[in-house]
Amino acid sequence: KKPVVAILGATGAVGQEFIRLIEERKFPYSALKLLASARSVGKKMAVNGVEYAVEEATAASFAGVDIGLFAGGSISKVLAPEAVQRGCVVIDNSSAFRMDPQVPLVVPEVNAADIALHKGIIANPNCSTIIMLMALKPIYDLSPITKIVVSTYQAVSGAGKEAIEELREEVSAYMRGEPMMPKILPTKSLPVHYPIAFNLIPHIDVFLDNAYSKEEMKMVHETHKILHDHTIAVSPTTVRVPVFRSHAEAIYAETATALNVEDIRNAIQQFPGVQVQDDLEHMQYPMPLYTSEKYDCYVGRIRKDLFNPKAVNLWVSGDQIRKGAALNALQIAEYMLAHNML
Ligand code: 11C
Repeated sequence: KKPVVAILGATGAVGQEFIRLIEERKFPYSALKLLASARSVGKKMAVNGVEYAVEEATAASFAGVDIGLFAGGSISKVLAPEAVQRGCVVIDNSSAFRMDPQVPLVVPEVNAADIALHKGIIANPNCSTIIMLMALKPIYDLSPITKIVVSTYQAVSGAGKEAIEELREEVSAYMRGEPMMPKILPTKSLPVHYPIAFNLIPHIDVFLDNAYSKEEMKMVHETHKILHDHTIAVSPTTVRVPVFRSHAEAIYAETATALNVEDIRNAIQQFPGVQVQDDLEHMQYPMPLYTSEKYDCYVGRIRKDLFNPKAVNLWVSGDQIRKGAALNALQIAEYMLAHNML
């Protein structure tokens, strides 16, 4: 039997991507509900050629729903438990439940087996974590990773539709010689905003008492949970860059034993969902403009560290809205369908 599917946050950047992916990947459903806040009620959206009116998301919306694809945001915290109570399995893209020990945190290529442990909610990791682990899990499988130093180059899509619009408007204002008027980045709720056009902002989400940002600490805690290894030393710096939708990351990874680059390259190439794009002679390396709209993450610039024989440096890029959010969540749903887990 095909499931009844609800998309919560259907009008946002991730919600709209859920719809595109459901169409592209021919995700089966017997009925579909598009849910959003009261503001979007009545808005019409087409899915597979059928027009749907967006409905207000309430607890009652989930009666009879088999799978809830939650695009993210604070509403998850309230509605996910309500949906579960009504028999719905929730795949949640918010950060509300990621560190809850009752909730599996899943990248299907990395730890799909954890899905079976769910009690109604399965959490989708933060985009920066997903993209980093797609590059590192094949290496981890060769030899456990003991230390990661990562710097991210994060697209504005991570901050939602308004941030995408903000970059567009700022570029256009700058070119007309008019002042840029930032209102969203680094984070909408903060009292001060900076332009992202022609700029870099080393501040994603909010800062915590330890001087790291919440985004940086997500990369630490989520990596430990997904790899079931709390011993990995993770040192992150997360940066917003004037790119529309693919994130990139420069990663230094130390392993328990020394590995050679050819073995690392082969392991990454064989791993599902990742491609090696690393040919210096032909100037082949991943770039966000070209990894956008792709399913796979791309890894390049793979090279041994100059000083530590047990360390490697690499560069990864992946579509933040796809593998970093909607695609990963939909793959969890596809896995559950394929394994009769619904
Ligand atoms: C960004 N990584 O690029 C964030 C967006 O915890 O799901 C996703 C935040 C999250 O701004």
